Amino acid sequence: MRIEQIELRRIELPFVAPFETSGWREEANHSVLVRLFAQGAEGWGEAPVGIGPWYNEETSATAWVMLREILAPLILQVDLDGPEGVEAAFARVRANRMARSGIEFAAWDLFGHLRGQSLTSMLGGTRSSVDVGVSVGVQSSIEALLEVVGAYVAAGYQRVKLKIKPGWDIEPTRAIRERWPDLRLQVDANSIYTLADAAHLAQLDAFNLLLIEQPLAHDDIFDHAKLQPQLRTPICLDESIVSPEHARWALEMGACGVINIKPSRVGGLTAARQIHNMAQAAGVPVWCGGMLETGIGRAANVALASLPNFSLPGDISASERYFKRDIVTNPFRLSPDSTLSVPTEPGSGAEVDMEYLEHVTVEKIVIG
Ligand code: OSB
Ligand code: MG
Repeated sequence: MRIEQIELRRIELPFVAPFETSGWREEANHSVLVRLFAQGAEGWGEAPVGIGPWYNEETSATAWVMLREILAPLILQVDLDGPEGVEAAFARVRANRMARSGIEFAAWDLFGHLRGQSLTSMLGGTRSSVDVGVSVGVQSSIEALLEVVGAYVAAGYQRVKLKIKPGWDIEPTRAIRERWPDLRLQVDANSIYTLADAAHLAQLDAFNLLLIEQPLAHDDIFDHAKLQPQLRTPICLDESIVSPEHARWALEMGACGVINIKPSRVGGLTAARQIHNMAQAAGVPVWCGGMLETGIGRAANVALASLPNFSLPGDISASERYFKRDIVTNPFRLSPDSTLSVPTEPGSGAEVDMEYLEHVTVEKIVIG
């Protein structure tokens, strides 16, 4: 089968509140959206890139150029028997995995529509709902933090992730733990520390955390393997696991006890499922991370999280935690047991709100 036409859009969809990490601050979702057309059906994908290269090397601008100049023309020339063929078609492309994932996600959605099959069933999902938590950005004070966390707990979230950085790590974590002794709690440093901070980070062992996410450099595995024996809290890798090979290296080196799988970070759902299977074989739990996606990218994450080894809650919060209005007509809502329901409609289940999408589209082109 050939893809007949590809529509690309850059969007700007404001967040309900700015999101701040150890290294950057984001005010809006700046994803590139991909829409594939074939045989009377369509499929949607989201490359959830940020405005600057602060999380990884990609940006809204680089993904736009990569998709327009390289990836879209390439995929138009390939015969596809299924979504797995996309990864093979992009095998020669170096890095730029979030840009690639936009087309890969759209291909899964497209084939789901053509086959009348849901994304969760195509992937081999085993759950009808997935456990989720909320990622809480750096706040201006401990008081502000406790208020923000309190509101999420009241909304039903049973797992909280706190963004940490030097000067905002031990004390805010202690404050949350003292206020909510039984809350499932974890922290994320987004690559801000070095091995020299090992003793400082070991203070976090006192707070019964599920994990500490990506304390060291974004492209490091080696030093994480040296840090892990110095901590009781399991290290979870995010940024540095960009492919199944990187996951294998981390597992063999003992660099982490948990892996955060973001399908966008690894080029799509095919690689994400492979990492899930490898971690399962190694007895290492995984969970689904997030990139503050719209309802389009969120649907791919929810379907992935329905696989059996996703045994920790994901950073897949309800739409209203991010946006006043989403670009889908069926935004994800939080159930009282801190879960989201896994869609069972054909494809990802995301129903795009074309009218509002037009409103938040910054640039659009059609190729093919
Ligand atoms: O490191 O997990 C991260 C958001 C943007 C970029 C990186 C990260 C995050 C989050 C938020 O922590 C996850 C979400 O709620 O989508
Ligand atoms: Mg992270």
